[in-house]
Amino acid sequence: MSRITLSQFLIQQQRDGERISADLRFLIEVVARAIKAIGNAVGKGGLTNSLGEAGGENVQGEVQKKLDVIANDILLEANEWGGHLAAMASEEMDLPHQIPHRYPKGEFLLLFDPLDGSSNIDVNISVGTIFSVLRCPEGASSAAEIGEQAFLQAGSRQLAAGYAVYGAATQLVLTVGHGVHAFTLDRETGSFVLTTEFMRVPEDTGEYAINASNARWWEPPVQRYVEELVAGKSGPRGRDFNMRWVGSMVADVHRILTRGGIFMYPKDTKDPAKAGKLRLMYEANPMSLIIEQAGGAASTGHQRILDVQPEKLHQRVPVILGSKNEVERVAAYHQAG
Ligand code: AHM
Ligand code: MG
Repeated sequence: MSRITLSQFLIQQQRDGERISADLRFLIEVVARAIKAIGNAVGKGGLTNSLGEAGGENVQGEVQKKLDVIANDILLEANEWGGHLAAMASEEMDLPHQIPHRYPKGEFLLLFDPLDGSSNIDVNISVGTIFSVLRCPEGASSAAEIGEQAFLQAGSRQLAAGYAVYGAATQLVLTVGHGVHAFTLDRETGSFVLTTEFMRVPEDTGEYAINASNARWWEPPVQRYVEELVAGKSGPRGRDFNMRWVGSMVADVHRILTRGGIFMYPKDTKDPAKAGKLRLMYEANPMSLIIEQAGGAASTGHQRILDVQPEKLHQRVPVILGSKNEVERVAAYHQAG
């Protein structure tokens, strides 16, 4: 069977469907190149002294791992010079990253979580990279400095979103608003090869993912929902459910895209100042677009994640996503109070 590469796929999207411009195609190619470099760094494990902590904290007070910093630098360097971006924003940087004056600027904004699942880096469990592409608002793009405000657009305005999972194989999963497609890195040729077209999340599922150690802090609708799943056959659902929690959102979402499931990192009362753990702009939004494009649903419990109007670059949001019928059930439990 002859398979096409990511480059061929993107050219098709540009030519046939006019779904992406040449500049957006270039942007995705550059991100994919950075992902290969990050995958290489992750794949070297302890061979290069790149495991462990970097010795600093990010804007959110989280300890940065060396590979968090390495992955962030790779994405910045790869994307700075090409002329396709107005600015970048990252989980690992307090403020937007400006394009150096020596390079031309472009029309897009790129947001990323350079290495998601940091707690799994040192233990050789899958981690990933998540990215989101927005258009820079017209007024903002002519400013000398692109501020946080330019990025504060609802997830429904994303032009493209994707993630890479550095697992047994390195895979890149992408949407440009016309379905979700998975590419697997052929390590011999160095190319991403299209391996699954139009991924679909089944509407029903018997599998759920949540960090149950937080159960005592969950709000009543989530407690009710998970209690019913745990009760299995003898409970109101009348069937048994299975649970999986990798602790890397990319890996958990990838499983859900592959065989269905529901993923939850809900709001809890552990730290009332936080609306959830996951960040809206570069974790929840890109994953929600991907899940919706694959026929699933993504909700905060009270509204569609893609409709949330962001107020801050690093804001957190409750995340409930995956198989549609289960996500709708959790949302209904929230409505019921
Ligand atoms: P990170 O971006 O600092 O790695 O945090 C996000 C990760 C997600 O990948 C994962 O779903 C979640 O945090 C796991 O959290 P917990 O350790 O509470 O189970
Ligand atoms: Mg993350």
